[in-house]
Amino acid sequence: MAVVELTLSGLSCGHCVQAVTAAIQARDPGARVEIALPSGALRAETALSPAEVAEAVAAEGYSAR
Ligand SMILES: [Cu+2]
Repeated sequence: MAVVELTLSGLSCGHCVQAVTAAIQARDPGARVEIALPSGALRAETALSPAEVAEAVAAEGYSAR
């Protein structure tokens, strides 16, 4: 497990947070994900790489950097 930190944009509410969390956990069921609103700060403890987390975020229609 490593810590991945990204800044997300386009998230407006708890449903967005849930969608992104679910997308990451679909790729790594053991991932622990915290997303703060309105900043969009994401912190995940996961086996995924930052690029893989960003890809999961993008698949839900949000952007990460
Ligand atoms: Cu939302």
